[in-house]
Amino acid sequence: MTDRPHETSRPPLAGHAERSSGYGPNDTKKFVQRPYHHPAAGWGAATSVGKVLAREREPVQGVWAMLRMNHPTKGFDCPGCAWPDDPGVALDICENGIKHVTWEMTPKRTTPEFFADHTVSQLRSWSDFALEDQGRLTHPMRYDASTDHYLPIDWAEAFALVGEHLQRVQPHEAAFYTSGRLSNEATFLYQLLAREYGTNNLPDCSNMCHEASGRALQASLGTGVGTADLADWEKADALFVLGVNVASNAPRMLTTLAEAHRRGAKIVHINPLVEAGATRTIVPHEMVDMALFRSTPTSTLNLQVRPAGDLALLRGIAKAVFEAADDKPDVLDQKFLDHYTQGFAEYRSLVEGAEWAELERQSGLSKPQILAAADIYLNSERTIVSWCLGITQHEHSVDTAREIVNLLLLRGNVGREGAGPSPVRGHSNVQGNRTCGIDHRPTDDFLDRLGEHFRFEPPRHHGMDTIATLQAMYEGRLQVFFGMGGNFARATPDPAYTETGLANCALTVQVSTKLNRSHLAHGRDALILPCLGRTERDLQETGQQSVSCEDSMSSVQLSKGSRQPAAPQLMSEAAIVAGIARAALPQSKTRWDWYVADYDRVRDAMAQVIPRLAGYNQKVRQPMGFRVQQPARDRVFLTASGRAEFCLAPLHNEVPDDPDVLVLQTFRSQDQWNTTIYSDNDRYRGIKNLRTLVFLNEQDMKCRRIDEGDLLSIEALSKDGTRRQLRGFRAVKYDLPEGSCAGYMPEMNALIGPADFSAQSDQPLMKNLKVLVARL
Ligand SMILES: Nc1nc2c(c(=O)[nH]1)N[C@H]1C(S)=C(S)[C@@H](COP(=O)(O)OP(=O)(O)OC[C@H]3O[C@@H](n4cnc5c(=O)[nH]c(N)nc54)[C@H](O)[C@@H]3O)O[C@H]1N2
Ligand SMILES: Nc1nc2c(c(=O)[nH]1)N[C@H]1C(S)=C(S)[C@@H](COP(=O)(O)OP(=O)(O)OC[C@H]3O[C@@H](n4cnc5c(=O)[nH]c(N)nc54)[C@H](O)[C@@H]3O)O[C@H]1N2
Ligand SMILES: [Mo]
Repeated sequence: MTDRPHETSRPPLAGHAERSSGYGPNDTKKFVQRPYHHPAAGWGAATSVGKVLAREREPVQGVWAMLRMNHPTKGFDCPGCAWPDDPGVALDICENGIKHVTWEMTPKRTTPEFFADHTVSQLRSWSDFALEDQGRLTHPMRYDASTDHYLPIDWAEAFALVGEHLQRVQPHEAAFYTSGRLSNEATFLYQLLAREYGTNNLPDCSNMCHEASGRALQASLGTGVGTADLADWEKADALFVLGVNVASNAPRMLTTLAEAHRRGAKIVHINPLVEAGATRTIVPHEMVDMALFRSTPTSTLNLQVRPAGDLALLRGIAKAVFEAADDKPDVLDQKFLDHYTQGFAEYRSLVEGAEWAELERQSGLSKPQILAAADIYLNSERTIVSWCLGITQHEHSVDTAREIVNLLLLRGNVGREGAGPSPVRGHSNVQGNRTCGIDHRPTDDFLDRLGEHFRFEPPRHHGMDTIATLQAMYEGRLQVFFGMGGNFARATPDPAYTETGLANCALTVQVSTKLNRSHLAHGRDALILPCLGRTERDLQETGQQSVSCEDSMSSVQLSKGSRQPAAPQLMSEAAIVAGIARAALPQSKTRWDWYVADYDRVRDAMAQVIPRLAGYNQKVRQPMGFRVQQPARDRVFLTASGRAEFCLAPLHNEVPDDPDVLVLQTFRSQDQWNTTIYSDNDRYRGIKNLRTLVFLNEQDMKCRRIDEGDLLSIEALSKDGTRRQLRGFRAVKYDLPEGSCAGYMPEMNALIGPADFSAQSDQPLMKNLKVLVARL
């Protein structure tokens, strides 16, 4: 370690937290770490599911749910993730999804009596696990400041209260947040409510998730989403998987990877860690394999890239392609490049000018390693590149996602079978939310059609995204925060800053299924509005309703819940939106109740306002639904030039100049779903009973004189010069690149400052914090 001369002149701490435990259930059990040598999924997953079912006392209903989940004709869409359903798989399920669904189906209830027994201040000392563990919310509740309790309130009164607040303030003083589970129908009504009210302030979880991918694909290909679908995945010769923890976060992808490997496709995992899904798996739905412990490889090559070193690696592969083209020009798809792309010559000279030494330094990989990946790319006729948060939550994520497209373009791997970019989305309907209008920067075309159909003048100025909303509420410029699902207080950076912001609001409203931190970090007036879950029967005036969702690969399907609602008072999200619209928009020409009476009417309106959804009601009723039209899939590029555009981003310096500084990423354990924590275990990384930890490289530990299990201080150096610190996290030795480290979200959000977001995407730098780690 070098001496830090500026030690004394450092600014005071903006955030400081002492923690002996995380936000999960355990705080007394001793932690254990053992390397995990088993294939992903398999019996470990089955045992873990069994424990959750037993804990939720739902073994029978859990099995029922497994049989209905992602069923092609008569089921509900699994709320667990956005991976597409596979029609060829009889039981298309995974550990993740089963846990997620039983979480919703728990028989436990958070009733008005519960709120009468506990003040909000008392509940603040509970862990996130304990809050959600109270079960499903049953009644609308309003915060009462005089007693510090939530008290029951009628739906009509609750709607009137929101209406009064919204009418009292200017439209730009309200924000309407969405977490990506909201159905397409409710989404469409929700964005209509915001826009009729007069604002495009529609922050969403995607602002923290795949904003960078959307912007990159829009700029490069004129579409905000990936172009490959599951059928393409099944035909690809090479699959590159960048920055995804497949086994934990997209387990159903394991099946696709294992099948690809069996048919001889090459699979390259690019990740600072060799995650469990990047070695072998027991295919989740193959019960016979499970019984025999028979596993299938899921990888050909693992490259442990430095944090944010992906652009350098991809450029190295491109360089190797150009070097190969010197001898064999047909490794480039020159016809495609000439007809369909813009900027090829400039890109070629940019890449040819890049020095191997610098590409190696930035990527943290040797030239032979990069060439091994290039070899796989060059020998593949059809290549798919997929990615998730390891790519999107950095400073230059838009450039990196565009470099992925650059590389694909070289060999014509866009707009044909078995090829293309394929981002793995997070929430089950986050992509559908965007398709149906959740966008703080809507196009004029969309607004024109919306305004014409519903006979109003939509606001034209761009609205606020998540970061802008946080700033506005902190500075007292936001009066009403409406959270349609999610856990805004926990998912966002710097909880102290966010909670101050929420407390500054005149009204906060959370539409939720379970109690969470965002209900306790509230405005002067506050409402909790409990809603139906995806598995539950949604009865409206004309009968039982279905909703629809879009997966990561643009397939839209109907989803029909059939369980008895968790409480008779619950309302559907669509009905809640309509109730608020009635109260807040007395002049509205929209027949809100008429729409809610029959969701087919909402779908018809969607089909008229959004051209890509033409014929929606008919198409969505086909057994496996339909694919939202994708012009780029057919080589129609809706960019400024009308061609796919090469991105000429420079090679950024991603290696901190100061050798004391480590790059910290915050990720998920195997046993959590974003801010929902099932246990303090991370099976695939061999951790038991601990979430307050830092995974460190052996060398980095040595030179800081840190031993395994030592208690640490982690100090984050924010972009704006402020510092944030967490203390009492334990050191865990792990195989990751020197100079990088990792820990869990949301515990580590306390280290992310409000200024720590990407200038390219406005996404918080959740995988790229500059930290100093020391023994306490
Ligand atoms: N069980 C479960 N499933 C989920 C979720 C959940 O919480 N639990 N969350 C859902 C949501 S909303 C989302 S967005 C997705 C998230 O899915 P992931 O993106 O898998 O989420 P993370 O856990 O953040 O893991 C990030 C991965 O990227 C790697 N990585 C970090 N930095 C870099 C880098 O610079 N380069 C590369 N190449 N890799 C890097 C990390 O090592 C890690 O493997 O999963 C969805 N599915
Ligand atoms: N440090 C760090 N922070 C991160 C990330 C990271 O990698 N690192 N990842 C970011 C990402 S990718 C995302 S997507 C965000 C997630 O941010 P959010 O989407 O805001 O958070 P979730 O934890 O998914 O939301 C969980 C809550 O949703 C509610 N809920 C569940 N089902 C339903 C339903 O059917 N309807 C309604 N109305 N509510 C429901 C429950 O009350 C539950 O408590 O977090 C971000 N935060
Ligand atoms: Mo996400």
